Amino acid sequence: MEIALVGPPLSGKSTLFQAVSGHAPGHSGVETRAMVKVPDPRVDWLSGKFASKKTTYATFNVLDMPGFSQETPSQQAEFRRHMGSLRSCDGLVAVVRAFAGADVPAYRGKVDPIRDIQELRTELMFADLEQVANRIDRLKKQLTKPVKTQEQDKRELDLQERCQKALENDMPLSEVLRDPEEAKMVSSFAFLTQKPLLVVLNVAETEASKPVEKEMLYAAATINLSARLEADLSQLSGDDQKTFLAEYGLTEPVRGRFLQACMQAIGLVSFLTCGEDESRAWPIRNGTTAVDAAGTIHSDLARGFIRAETVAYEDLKAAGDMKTSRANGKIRLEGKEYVVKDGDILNIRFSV
Ligand SMILES: Nc1nc2c(ncn2[C@@H]2O[C@H](COP(=O)(O)OP(=O)(O)O)[C@@H](O)[C@H]2O)c(=O)[nH]1
Ligand SMILES: [Mg+2]
Repeated sequence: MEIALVGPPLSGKSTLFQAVSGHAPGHSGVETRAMVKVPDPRVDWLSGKFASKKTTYATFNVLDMPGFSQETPSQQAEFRRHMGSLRSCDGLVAVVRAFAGADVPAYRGKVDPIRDIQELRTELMFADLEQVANRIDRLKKQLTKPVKTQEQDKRELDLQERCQKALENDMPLSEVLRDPEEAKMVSSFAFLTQKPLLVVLNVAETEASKPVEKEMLYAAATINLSARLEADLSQLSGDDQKTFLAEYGLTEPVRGRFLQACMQAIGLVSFLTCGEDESRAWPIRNGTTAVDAAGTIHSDLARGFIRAETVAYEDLKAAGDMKTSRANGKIRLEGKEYVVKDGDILNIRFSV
């Protein structure tokens, strides 16, 4: 799973990339990819409780994209050259600048996050619209001939025309393609406005603790953070970090909440495992069954699956330990088809 950081030049993408991955950003103009660990207080608690030798967090990839300036045709062409990488992502994060200050030149001469989000969205819509229009032309031509796929082509044409209409009305395709069967019909196009979009308002350090005033329309989530502050915080630990956080009215880095929101936006949840050897969060697609979740740990666990001994993290935490959870009737035995929920602690019983 992968999420891409997009936005105009100098909006703070690479700074945020560095803060979440610890990976140095690439040179301007290149795409840089890194794996990020998603901070998870649940795993920390379990690891402490079970005195685990190893603690493992959920991970996914983040892609730092070059800044997309739309000021000139050659810059727009540059944007198009990178479109393929965006298409293969599972979600997009629009990073826009909301901090003042003359030391960093403002995009188009003025700090205006709403304008920047709109410009980006418009660009994504244009890209999709072009694909949709081309496909409509082809389907119409094809429908004049007696080909075998006619029924299917007709249905797709109807859908593509609805997509076209939505885009022309400034509506992303995520709003149109809600029916899984319809979404499947056009999945090969990997439409950009079909992907979940998270908005990051890169605010001044002093504003980092302020809640978001207004959720952006069609955004999966809108988050205020200061990329520079997060980058600085990622270099500190323990008391130094606490002191620094307190100075800015924060109790923890915003990075964790941001990454959890990314996971949620791209449809990932975590199940947990715990024990002396390891406490761990396992990212799975929302809707995954117990047997498939077991398979992510090891194929033997899926093959020989008998039952998943399950307790919700919150229930275990409230009870204090497994024994009390069991006495409280909070430990369930679930079968293969059980749909695993975020925060489920699983112990797979299997025999091979
Ligand atoms: N004051 C301030 N400057 C920032 C912040 N985030 C990034 N910058 C600065 O803005 C400039 C561009 O940042 P960068 O992350 O390279 O932007 P990118 O072009 O979007 O990758 C750099 O000089 C950063 O130090 C922030 O939260 N506050
Ligand atoms: Mg950059």
